[in-house]
Amino acid sequence: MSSSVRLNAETIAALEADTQSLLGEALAAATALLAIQGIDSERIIEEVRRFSVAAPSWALGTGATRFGRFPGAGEPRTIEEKLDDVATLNALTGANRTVSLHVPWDEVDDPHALSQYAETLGLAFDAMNSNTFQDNPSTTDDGALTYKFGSLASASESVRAAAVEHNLHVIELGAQLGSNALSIWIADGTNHPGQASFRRQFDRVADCLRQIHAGLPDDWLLFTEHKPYEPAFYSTVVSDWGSSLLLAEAAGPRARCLVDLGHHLPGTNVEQVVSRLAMTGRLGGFHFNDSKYGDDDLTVGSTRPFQLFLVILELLEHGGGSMPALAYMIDQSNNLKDPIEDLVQATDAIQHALALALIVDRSALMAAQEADDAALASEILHAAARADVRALVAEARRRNGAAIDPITTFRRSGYRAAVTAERGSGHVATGL
Ligand code: RM4
Ligand code: MN
Ligand code: MN
Repeated sequence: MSSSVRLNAETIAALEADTQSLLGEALAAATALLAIQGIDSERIIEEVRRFSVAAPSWALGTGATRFGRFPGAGEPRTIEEKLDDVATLNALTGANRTVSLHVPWDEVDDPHALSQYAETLGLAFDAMNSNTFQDNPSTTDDGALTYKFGSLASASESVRAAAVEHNLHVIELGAQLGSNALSIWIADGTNHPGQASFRRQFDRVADCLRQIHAGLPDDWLLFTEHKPYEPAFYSTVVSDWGSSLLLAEAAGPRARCLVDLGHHLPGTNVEQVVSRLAMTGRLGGFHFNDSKYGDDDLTVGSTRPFQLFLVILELLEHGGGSMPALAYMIDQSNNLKDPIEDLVQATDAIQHALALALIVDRSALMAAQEADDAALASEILHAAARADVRALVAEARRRNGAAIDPITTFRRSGYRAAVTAERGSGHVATGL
């Protein structure tokens, strides 16, 4: 790591010397209170310790809006510097042990050297993301090909071939990095009624996904991610979980559906979508963020924490009481906060919602459901959702060698100032 400020278990413990005893007291109080309700804090702490969610490489820089971009100081200039920032994030949370790359934003010259570098930072590579929503210099540079009218759904055979080729390239790169999944989100759709045939677009995507699936190494999964609109505003090909499921089934046995929390029309019952996909056995990936209107990519848990709690409860149901082994990733785009702080808050929000969901007495809930006792079922949910588990989450982080109070500790560490001195202020990291 190039920065002079290194965050690890030792430096964090030194920065938090005064916080340790405060945590001890808060934990004793929280544990005693939960014990009165028959809740075992240890089980919750250990389950939170186990959980990890991938950091997206493109969220280490400041995100843009359609109207402008205000880059922050010390944004990462290279993929190695992005990894340095993820290592710092992971040191603080203990729960971001993997990183997800987006290609070609993260085109890699020497995968072997990069995977060795990641290893020295204690990081591994999670699902790879392919980008065919922008023109991609390596495949469309000759000017004859463009993704302007779509990629896997394009009417042009050569455009589709280039998009398939790009996905195969991302798989090959990911295989060298030790990843084992490819996430595909395509922007394909239409902006005008009548512009293209729903049916032919769908069939072409299904056909391309079959070709990409055929290129998966044996231990890989392929994820298809739905989204109802943006940048296509009349229709998108993979618009909802039903389309995603049909495409996964068409693609092959190792295709799964990926749920991004912000990719639903307003009012959609997202926890029910999660339940349905889990039932089919095709739920494979998860993108965490929050939203008020659409794909807002706001900080996880910032506007709808109760929905997050209910979604995690469905995941626990699927995993028989613990988090099922899905590809979890944070998918946020933040244009105001320090990117590392935004990701810390997202991770903390997931850890917190997980701890609350673990409190739910699932067998009592089932009994209330079977007895048609709606009031009792609500009581059971609320008893959990209103508990105070902050000390348990902090303890889980401490036991993982991470920070009790990650934001305060990050600020005290001087990391951002140190990397700004090295990297400067004028750079815009690759990403959205
Ligand atoms: C999309 C979708 C994808 C992400 C891109 C950047 O809306 O959420 O998962 O890779 O944005
Ligand atoms: Mn996403
Ligand atoms: Mn999105």
